[in-house]
Amino acid sequence: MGEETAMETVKEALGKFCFEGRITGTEPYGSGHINDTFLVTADSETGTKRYILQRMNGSIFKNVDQLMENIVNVTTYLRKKIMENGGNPDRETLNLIPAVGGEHYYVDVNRDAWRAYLFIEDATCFNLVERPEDFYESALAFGRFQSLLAEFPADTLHETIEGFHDTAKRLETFKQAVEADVCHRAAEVESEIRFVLEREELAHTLGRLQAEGRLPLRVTHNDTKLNNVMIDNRTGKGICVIDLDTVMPGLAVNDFGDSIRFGASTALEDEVDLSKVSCDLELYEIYARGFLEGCGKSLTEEEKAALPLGAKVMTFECGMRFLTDYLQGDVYFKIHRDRHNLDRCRTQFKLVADMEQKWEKMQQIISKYK
Ligand code: ADP
Ligand code: GN1
Ligand code: MG
Repeated sequence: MGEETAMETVKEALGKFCFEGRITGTEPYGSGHINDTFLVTADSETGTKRYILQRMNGSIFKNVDQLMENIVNVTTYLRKKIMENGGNPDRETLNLIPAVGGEHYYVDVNRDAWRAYLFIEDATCFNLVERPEDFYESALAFGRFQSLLAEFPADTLHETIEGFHDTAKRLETFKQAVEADVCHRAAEVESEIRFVLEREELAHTLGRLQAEGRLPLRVTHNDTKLNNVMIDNRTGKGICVIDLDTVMPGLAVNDFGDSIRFGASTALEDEVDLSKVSCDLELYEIYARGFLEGCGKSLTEEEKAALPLGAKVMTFECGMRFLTDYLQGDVYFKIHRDRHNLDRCRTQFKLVADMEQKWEKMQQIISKYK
């Protein structure tokens, strides 16, 4: 789609939601890899209001109806819990803005689906930890998110992406991508391919623990990177967990692990200078403390023991997903430059290798909190 046509569809979608006032601005927003996100400004007599408008990624989320049903049910549930706890549900959970016909989303002429949320003001999403306190607060928020949803009827949730954190299945898909090599890129990434193949066993570890009944399925977020939590600019508290597209039954250790791979790294996810990339054990410990506190001691001993493994597996899986996408021609994650997915893959593998070096320490740190 050309840029002009793309903007035309944004304009069309703007008119389909119950925004208050006259729209005075629309601009691309955020650094998510999946949806197209826009910040919308609207002026009315009562003042200026801002909203988030999103075109959902239809090639990734095959069933928008089910996806939105999950989000409606989860946010309705959270809203009630937040009110019971004396919190402010307009800031502490996502709030959908209805489409003009009252629906939860709108489908445009291209069959793309759109949704809108209240913009959470005076809060920030970080791509890199600037202050360790923020990372601690993000851990509390993700831990609390999980404990708030502990009683949520998990069987009513749809699986929005099949086998999302099934690392063994991800490994199979990766191998098929290497085999097919549709873009003739495999030769260039031989050492990255070898990195995966030397660690195949890692892809089976968590699935096995789950199959043996040693890790329970819980309602989890499944995409717990730092820029999916909003930190209040004034209080510094982790105010709201966002990006609820992948809330599904999953493993608590994966939620922990995904946060570590992104937030405990000393560099951005797409840093090209790999000498800057390592797993910061102080940040790792800070996160572990916050996450366990947020989960309210609900994790079993086996889950706690598997937290370091969650970090290693999530980082390995994510690197493998970036590499798969590079091999398949960058069809999944948004890219902003040549070899972007390869750069991302390399940071993840650098982190995995670093975690292997720090493995004993990673385990010792967790055992302090058991
Ligand atoms: P993606 O799946 O592409 O990551 P997200 O739902 O995470 O999409 O949104 C992308 C970015 O938009 C977020 O990282 C955040 O910066 C911003 N964002 C999303 N929802 C809100 C909101 N309700 N209020 C403020 N910012 C938001
Ligand atoms: C994507 O949507 P976003 O940008 O928060 C991806 C995650 C990856 C992450 C890597 C639905 O997260 O699984 O870990 O990129 N989300 C989806 O940065 O695939
Ligand atoms: Mg996101």
